Amino acid sequence: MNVQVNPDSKIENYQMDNFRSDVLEGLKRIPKKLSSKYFYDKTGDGLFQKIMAMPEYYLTKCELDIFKNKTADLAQLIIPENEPFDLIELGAGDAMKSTFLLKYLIEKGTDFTYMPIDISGNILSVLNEKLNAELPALKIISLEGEYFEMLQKAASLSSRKKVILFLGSNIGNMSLKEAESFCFNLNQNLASGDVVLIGFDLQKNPHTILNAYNDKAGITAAFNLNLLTRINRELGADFNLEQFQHYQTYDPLTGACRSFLVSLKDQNINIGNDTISFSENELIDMEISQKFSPEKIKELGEKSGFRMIGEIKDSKKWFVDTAWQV
Ligand code: AVJ
Repeated sequence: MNVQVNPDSKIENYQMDNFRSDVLEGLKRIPKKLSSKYFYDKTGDGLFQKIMAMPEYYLTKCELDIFKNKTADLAQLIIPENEPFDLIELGAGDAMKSTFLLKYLIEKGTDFTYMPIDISGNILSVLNEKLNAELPALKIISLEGEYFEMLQKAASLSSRKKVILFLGSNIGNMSLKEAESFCFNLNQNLASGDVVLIGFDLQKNPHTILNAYNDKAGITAAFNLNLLTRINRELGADFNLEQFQHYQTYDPLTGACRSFLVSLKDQNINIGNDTISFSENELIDMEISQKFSPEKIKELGEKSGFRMIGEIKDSKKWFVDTAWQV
C-alpha cells in the first residue's frame, strides 16, 4: 500500500498564502526574520543533500552511525515487545537513517505502517520511490504538510501504539522556548505508552560546530540564499542575491548556532505589491540550529511530561537519540 495523502490544489493554495503572509510578516519585523522551514523547495532539498554529504557536516554521519550500527538497540528501545505499531517520522526527508530501522523491523516480521511527514512534497515523492524499490513489503502512508496538522492526520489513521521519530536535530530549528511548547504539544497529542525518539546535536568543540555551518565551499550560504530565490520565483519579488551575504555564528554559552543574511547596501525590495526597505548591514535572521547539553535535554523531557526510557549516542558521543515515553 502506498497512499500519498494531500497534494490537492486547495491545500497547495493554502500553503502558498501562508508562505506569502509569513514572509511579509517576517520582513516587516525588527529585526527581520524568515523561517528556515521554507528552505526546502526542490533546490533547497538538493542543497541540503549536499550539506549532508559535506565532510564538515558531522550530524548526519553521527546519527547514521547510530541507525546503522545500533539498530537492534534502537528497536529494543522503542518497541521492546515487538508488538504491532505505527512508526511516524516528522521531517522524514529522504529517510536515509530511518531506512536502516525500517529494514530491520521488516526482517524481524514486525507489523507496522511507516508514516513519513514532511513539508516538502518533492522529497516525499523521492522517498516513496526509493522505499518502494528497496523495501517493497513496507506499508507507507506519506503525509505532506506541517508537523502537527499531519501528526493529527496520522493519529486519525492509526489505532495502535505510536512511535514518533524526530531525527537529525530538526528540533534544533526551534528556539528553546519553541522546543518546550513543541514537546509539550507532542505529549498532549499522544496516548499513554506511545514513544518519541528525538535526535539532539550535543554541544561540543565550538570550532567543530561552526565549521559544520560555515563551509568554505559556500553550500550553506547557497542554502540560505536559495530562500530569496524561492521568494523571487513564488512571490514575484526582486531580491538580487549578489547584494546579500551569509553570516554564521555559534555561541557556546547558549548552544545557539545561527545564520543570517546581511544586506550589502541600502536597498528596496519589491515583493508583489509590497516594498521592503533594507539599510546597509541590516540582517535577516534566517535559522537557528540549537545545540544541547545533557541537562537541557533532561529538562525538556521532564517539563513536557515525558518519562525518559533510554538514549543511544554515536561512537564519538557528538549526537544522541533520546527515547521518551508518555
Ligand atoms: C535539517 C535542521 C537539521 O540545522 O543542522 C544544515 C539544517 N542548516 N545546515 C540543521 C541546516 C544549515 C539542519 N537541520
